[in-house]
Amino acid sequence: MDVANFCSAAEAYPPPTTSDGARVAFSYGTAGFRTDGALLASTVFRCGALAAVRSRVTGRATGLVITASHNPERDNGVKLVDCTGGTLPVSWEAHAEALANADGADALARVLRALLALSDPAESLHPPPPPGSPPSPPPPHVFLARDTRPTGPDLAAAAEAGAVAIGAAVTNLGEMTTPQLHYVVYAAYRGWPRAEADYYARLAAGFEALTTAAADAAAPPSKTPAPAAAIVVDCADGVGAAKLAALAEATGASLALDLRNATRAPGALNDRVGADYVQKERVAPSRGGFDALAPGTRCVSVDGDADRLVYFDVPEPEAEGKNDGGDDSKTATMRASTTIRRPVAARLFDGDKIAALVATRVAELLARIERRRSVPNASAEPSPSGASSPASSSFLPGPALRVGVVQTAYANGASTRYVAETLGLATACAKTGVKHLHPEAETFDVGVYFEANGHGTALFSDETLARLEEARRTLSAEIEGHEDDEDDEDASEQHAEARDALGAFAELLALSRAINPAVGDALSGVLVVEAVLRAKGWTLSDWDAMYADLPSAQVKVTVADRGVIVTEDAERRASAPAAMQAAIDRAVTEAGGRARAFARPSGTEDVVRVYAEAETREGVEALARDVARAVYDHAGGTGERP
Ligand code: NG1
Ligand code: ZN
Repeated sequence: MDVANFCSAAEAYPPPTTSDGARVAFSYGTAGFRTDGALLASTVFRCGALAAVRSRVTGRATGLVITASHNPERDNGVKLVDCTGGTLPVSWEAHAEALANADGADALARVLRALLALSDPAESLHPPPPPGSPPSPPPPHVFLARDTRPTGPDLAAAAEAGAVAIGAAVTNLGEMTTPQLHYVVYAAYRGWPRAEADYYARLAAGFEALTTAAADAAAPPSKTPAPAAAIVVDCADGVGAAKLAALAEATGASLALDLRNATRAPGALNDRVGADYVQKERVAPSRGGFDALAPGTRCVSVDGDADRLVYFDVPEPEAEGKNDGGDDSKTATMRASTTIRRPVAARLFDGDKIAALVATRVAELLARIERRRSVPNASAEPSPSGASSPASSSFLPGPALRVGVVQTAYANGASTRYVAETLGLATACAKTGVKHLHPEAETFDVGVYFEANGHGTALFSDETLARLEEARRTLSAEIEGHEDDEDDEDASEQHAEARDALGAFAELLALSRAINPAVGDALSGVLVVEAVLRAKGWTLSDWDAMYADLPSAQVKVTVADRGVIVTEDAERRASAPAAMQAAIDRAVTEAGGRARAFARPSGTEDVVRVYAEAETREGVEALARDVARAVYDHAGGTGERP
């Protein structure tokens, strides 16, 4: 790796300055560097080098995606993908910032030399690299992709130049969704096939197996699969459009998608369409003919880089007024920003509802597997706690699987309560951003994680998958060996249970293949939601009835320096300014009941985000206003007082 060569190549990518000549400062936010696309060439060039250095240090290929997700089309950004397929470890973000902000050739060379002196990745790679065969491709290697933004091709070229200048090889994969690029790196790490076609094939096969396993187990008529009416998908005029078309082709007739907002018209990307718009505004996309759909039509919105999804439907016209009232549950204050025409209210199924749905299915399947065997000699009584049944009481030998749902502070309290109390599963709260949720989910055997905005996935640990596979093989052999015992009533009952458990194993394993194991993915999200709804014979209304969201509100407050707010307890409280937190505490106490509120600095915008929820609409509005005032008064508010 030649530092001098790199520094001279860097001259072609000078860092930008503001109108008064000052250097623009770059910070690695919630999901990488993100700003106006015209300002990013130097940062992206240097990130190409960082990805290369990280590849060198870990001994495996890394990745880099040029995208600004749900931001406006003029913005762009860079997300770094670690060699395991996950996000760049938080400990390396400081390296990325040092490199992006190095001022002048000497500073750049200094930062780079310090990075090149690193001999290990600092954090252990999880899982460890598979032993045996040498890594392919050999390091340093960077996989590169971009979304459809107009600044994308030039920025991708800059990233490639940065990686090449420091001596890495680059595979430029052109346009891809963020989760696709994560999957490529994930697959390379494990020595799996990693072509784009392999990604579709894996997901399609997982979906096929998932729906087949569920249909095989569906004895009662109430559980017949839902008719495969086309799902109407709002593609946000982003990279998801072409990729969803390819996915639909791979899944064949079993999944009909009607793709809308699938153009490349200038300025269209994320413009009053897409998952972020639908989730934050609680309205249907403003384009794509959603207002003309029959009420109740199943719809999905993905965001600009297709790593998030939310489901929605447009309610019956007479129910719309009512839904407007129910709309109190989310972001009421933001609706004012929708000015183009009267927005069509949507009944929303956000990330919380998707997580609850997936966790429900996982819990149901595990209950079929881990139930007490009905053996005559009852040495297999459940343990007194009922939680961790003895090995002999389950079709899965060994300790009971630990299933958990990981959310952020933005998760609606009703969803957390549903998961903990109705499903009886463990819940955890992580800081905002997938980089925090993903590692937390990895602490479970099966970890379902979602942000309320629709970004998430379900993780099955390698050990869990191996245990499930092994137990399924054993059970399958056992069942085959006892095919003749059908006349014996007891034996036949045991066989029915065993066969049912076998179906549950099949569905659980298929679920792990239909979902993107590397990161949240709107494409695999559609497959999983569809399969679970079909398996349960559920309509959107059945899904909606799981729990009712507590009324909630989100507002933004501008302050001189949002860095004065220091959060703790997974961002649910602020340790500074103390007076701000004291005022928030008073407001929450006054709101009473299940009220909850917090303020945290955004990691993608120069604002402080306020979140509040309470038992009533009036209550939540008052609470959000009081908390916004607490921020304004005690954290250096600017502009008009809320
Ligand atoms: P910030 O701006 O840090 O709140 C937002 C989202 C995150 C995540 C990132 C990355 C909310 C409240 N926050 O982060 O969940 O998606 O953008 O895109 O939606
Ligand atoms: Zn995104």
